[in-house]
Amino acid sequence: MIHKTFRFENMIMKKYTNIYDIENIKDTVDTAIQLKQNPFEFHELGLHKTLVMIFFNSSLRTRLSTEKAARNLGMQVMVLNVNDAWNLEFEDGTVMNMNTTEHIKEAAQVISQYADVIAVRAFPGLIDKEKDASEFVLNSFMKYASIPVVNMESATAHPLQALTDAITIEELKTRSKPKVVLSWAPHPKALPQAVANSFIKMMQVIDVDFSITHPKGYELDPNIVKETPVNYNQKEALKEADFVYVKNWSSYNDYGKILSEDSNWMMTEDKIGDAKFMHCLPVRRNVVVEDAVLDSDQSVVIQQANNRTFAAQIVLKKILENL
Ligand code: SN0
Repeated sequence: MIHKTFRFENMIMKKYTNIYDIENIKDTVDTAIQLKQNPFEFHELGLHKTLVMIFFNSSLRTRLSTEKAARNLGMQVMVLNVNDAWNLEFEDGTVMNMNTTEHIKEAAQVISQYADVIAVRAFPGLIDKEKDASEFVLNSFMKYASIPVVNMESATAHPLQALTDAITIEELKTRSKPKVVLSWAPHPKALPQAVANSFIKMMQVIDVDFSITHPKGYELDPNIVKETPVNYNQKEALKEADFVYVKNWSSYNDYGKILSEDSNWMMTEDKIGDAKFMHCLPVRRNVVVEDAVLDSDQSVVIQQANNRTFAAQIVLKKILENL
């Protein structure tokens, strides 16, 4: 009788498209914090390996911190802004006689020959809920690329940001189970739910006392929120919080709509108490948060942004180790 060797497949990181791709979050967060002390320790791991980063949308932190992380590991990096490339087609069987030039089938296979890891940023359109939920851009890369895919914010998720946030909370917490509140904020533009979604998933699996506060109508996907408490009263929700994560998202139920720009939901000095202020950036000053908070010592957004490098680096390291 032949016994197949049992392999712990889930210990191998073949992609990072959502936070559940990390097998042991606590361990990963601790390792990222160690890596921060000695960022060049594995500078040969990525020798002769190439990261290709594909951007369908704007980026400052993601682009620079992911490139920095890759370089810290000795990788080569190439960046493609798709606006500079051919217009990509994602539908199968389409007659491409309109304005799309190249199908993702060829594009992803071609890129796979130039790269060892591919990272993709593709925001949702916020018009067609089902189409966004299908993650057709990210999933098409996963389907047709023959190399690991890293999500640099997709239609519904931003797992590198969520890992960053877990690292930042771990570094700054002053009690073993800190109280963390995700607080919705007004915004003039309809923004994705991705950052909030991944943050919620992350808070659900680390050791924190987590709740969400937002106006009625801003309920997120119940399959993500699950049992996490939601309080429509912001003031009450914020009581004795250690960390307040402020973020706008557009309505999920009335998909992609702005239902309120009520400035009463802006984060202020008065409301935040002694909590640390977190935001993924970029942030609209005096709309999402008032200057007094963002410019205070309670704001940890700059440290948070720095941790983007080490979140990306631990993910790339795990992927490189299994190439
Ligand atoms: C994006 C978002 O998902 O909310 C990226 C955050 C990392 N944010 C924006 O697009 C902000 C745009 C704006 O006009 O303020």
